[in-house]
Amino acid sequence: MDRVETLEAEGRRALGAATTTAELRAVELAFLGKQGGLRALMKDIGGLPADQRPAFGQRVNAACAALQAELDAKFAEFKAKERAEQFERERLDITMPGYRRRTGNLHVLQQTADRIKEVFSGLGFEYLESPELEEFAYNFSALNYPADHPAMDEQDTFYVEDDLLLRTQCTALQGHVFETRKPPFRIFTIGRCFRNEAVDRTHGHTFHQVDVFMVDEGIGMAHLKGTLGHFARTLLGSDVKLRFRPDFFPFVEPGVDYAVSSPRFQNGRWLELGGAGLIHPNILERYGIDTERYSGFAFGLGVERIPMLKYGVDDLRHFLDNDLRFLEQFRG
Ligand code: FA5
Repeated sequence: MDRVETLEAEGRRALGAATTTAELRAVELAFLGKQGGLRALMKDIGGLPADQRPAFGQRVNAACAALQAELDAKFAEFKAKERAEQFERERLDITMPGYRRRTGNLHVLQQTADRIKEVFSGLGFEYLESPELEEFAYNFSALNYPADHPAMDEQDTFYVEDDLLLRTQCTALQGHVFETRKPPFRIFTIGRCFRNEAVDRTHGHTFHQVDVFMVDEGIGMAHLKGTLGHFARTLLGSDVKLRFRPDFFPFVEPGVDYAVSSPRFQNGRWLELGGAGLIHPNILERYGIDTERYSGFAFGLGVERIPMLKYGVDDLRHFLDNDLRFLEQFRG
């Protein structure tokens, strides 16, 4: 009976000293577990005289129950305190502003190219790609440039070999198509072009062009004007006016340059977009196309011109400088 009392008192002291639920569990194990001090006393019961056994058993059970009750009460108290501390530590202020996730956006030239694709696809034109590293033959000879013609000087470029150059114009696609297809066809391409230029606000050594052409029966300047007009108004606004003036390109006859104007752009000044014309009969005949039956138009323009007009960008070099402060303005 003395052992019971001593152990019970020790248990109480240990309980009193515990400050966490983990320490309480340790006390529980030491005094009330199966191998624990108090409860293990029950094993001694067999060594007692039979008449003392009930009293001893009751005493041990009472001590265990009392200690367990005290422990449970403390446990509940500590647990609540620890929970409260944990919640405090992990508190989330859901009213705090969140972190803004940085999202990318398509480059403004890509956005423009996508829009151009929509417009010409909508008119039944097929999109084709054409090589940036091009043969002299496709960039010039196939387009009716006579050998050593001065028109080639305007389009000096970077030569990789004598006959291999970085294309100066997307019109180089024409020869590839004429070789492999029979009219009627409506084709367009968009891509990078290169020229050995004195670089300034409106001229880069690297820039982009759209080139569009169609061959069918009875195609004339009216089709060219209608197509270009629709394109310009869709991309730049319905108030845009178009002006055509005679110009020379070896691969068209007649040839024109064209400009757009709107009170919204530079006080209504005429701003040149590109060149156009009816495909030169020499070219069609070279590829065995019957010019009595078929004719075609072609036009090309600089992709950069579109966002320059639309957003008032004053220097085309911004497009390829990759300055995010510039590019992030065009979120599309
Ligand atoms: C051509 O390149 C002809 N291939 C266009 C054409 C196609 C005419 C079909 C007739 C039929 P040009 O050299 O003018 O033409 O260039 C056309 C447009 O490309 C220019 O109006 C301009 O918008 C753009 N461009 C030309 N050179 C540069 C450059 N260095 N930097 C930026 N844009 C340029």
